[in-house]
Amino acid sequence: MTGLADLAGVGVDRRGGFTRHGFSGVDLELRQWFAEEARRRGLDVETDRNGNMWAWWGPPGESAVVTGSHLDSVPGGGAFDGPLGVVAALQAVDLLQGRGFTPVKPFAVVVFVEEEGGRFGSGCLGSRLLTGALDADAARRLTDPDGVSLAEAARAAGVDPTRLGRDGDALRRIGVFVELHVEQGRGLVDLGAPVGVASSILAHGRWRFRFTGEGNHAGATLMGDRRDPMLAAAATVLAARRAAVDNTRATIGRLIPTPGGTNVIPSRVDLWLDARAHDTRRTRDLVAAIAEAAGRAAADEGCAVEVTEEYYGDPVTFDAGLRDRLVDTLGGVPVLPTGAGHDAGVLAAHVPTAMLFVRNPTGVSHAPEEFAEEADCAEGARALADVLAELAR
Ligand code: HGY
Ligand code: MN
Ligand code: MN
Repeated sequence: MTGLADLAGVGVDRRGGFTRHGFSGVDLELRQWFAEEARRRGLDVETDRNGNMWAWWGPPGESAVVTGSHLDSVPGGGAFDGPLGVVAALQAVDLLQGRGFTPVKPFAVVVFVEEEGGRFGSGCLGSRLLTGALDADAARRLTDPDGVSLAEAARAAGVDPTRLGRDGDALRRIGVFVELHVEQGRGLVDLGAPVGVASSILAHGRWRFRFTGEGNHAGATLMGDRRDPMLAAAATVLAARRAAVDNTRATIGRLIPTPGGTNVIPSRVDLWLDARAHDTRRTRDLVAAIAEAAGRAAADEGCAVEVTEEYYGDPVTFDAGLRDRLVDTLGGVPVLPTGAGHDAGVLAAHVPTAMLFVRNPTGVSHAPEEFAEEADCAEGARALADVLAELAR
C-alpha cells in the first residue's frame, strides 16, 4: 500500500521493526505525512486539545462518520498495527471521491496519539484523554523512561498541556466510529477470509512490579548475604506463566534492573505485567495471584515489592446493530474477537463503534514480522469505503 511505503523509513528501529512513540520527533514526521496526505485529498486538518489529529471531509459537525486509527508503535513494532487503519481510511476517501460520492453527514479521518502507550506507559492515551477515561492531571504527570513528562513532551509537540482532558465537543462530533486494523491473530487465516468484523476485545491492563533489595558487589557478596531483587523478579516471571490458565494471558516483556551493571547486584528491579482475560474478575484474579506470588518471592529474598496499576481497560463488546450492519453491507464476512486493545475499544463506551480486520497471514503482531498481503489490504480499503458510504449517506 503506497501510504505504508511512504512510512517505511520513519522510525526504523536498528533492532528491527519500528519504534514510533507519541509526541516524539518521529511522531512529528508521521503527523506531517498525515496532514499532507489529508490536504492532498481536500480534507481540512486540525489537532484537538489532546493532540489527536482530525481530517474533515467537508465542514466539521456533530454526529459525524469517523474512521481512522493510530500511527505510533510498540518498540520494534511492525509496519501495519495502526498505520494500516490510517492508510486504508485515506484510500477509502480516494475510492469514495473516485465514485463521485459526497458524504451527507460530517465525515472525518482521525489519528489518535500514543495508542500503544509505548512512551508514557498508558495505552490509548489520546482516546482515553478525549473521553475522560484518563484523568488529565494524572496524564500530565506521566513520564517516559528518560524522565520527560507528558506535559513537557506535549508542549514540545505544540500541544498545550494545560488543555489536556475530556473533550466533550470532539466526543459529540463522533456519531459513529469505524477502525480498520490488521488482525493480530490467525482468525481470518483459519477462516480463509481477507476481511472480518470485530465482536469483542479482552479486558486488559498493565501493572508495574517494583522489587527493592540491596545493591552490592557481584564478587564480594556471598550468596547467603544477598537481598537480590532480581531473584524475586525472576520468580514472579515464572509465577505469571503458571498463573495464566483458562485462556487468560500474562506477559512480562519489559524488565529493568537498577543500575543494570553486569558485576552489580541490582538495588531495584522493575517489571511490567500485561494481563488479559475475558472479563474483569478473571483479569484481576490473575493479577492478584501473580502479586501474591511476587510478595512471597520478595519475602524469601529479603526484598520488598510494590505493585502499581498503570492502565486498565474493561472488556468490550462492540455495538451489535452496527456490527451486523457492517456484516450485511459487506455481504457476510466473519465476525471474530480480538485479544488486542484499540482506540475503538475506548470509544465503544461512548458512541456506536465497530472494527474491520484485515487478514494477517501469520497472525504475528507487535514484531517486525507483522504482515498483510497487498491484495488483502486493498480489499480492506474497499470494504471500509463501502461501509463508510453506507453510514455517511
Ligand atoms: O496492547 C494492545 O493490545 C494494543 O496493541 N495497544
Ligand atoms: Mn498494537
Ligand atoms: Mn493498534
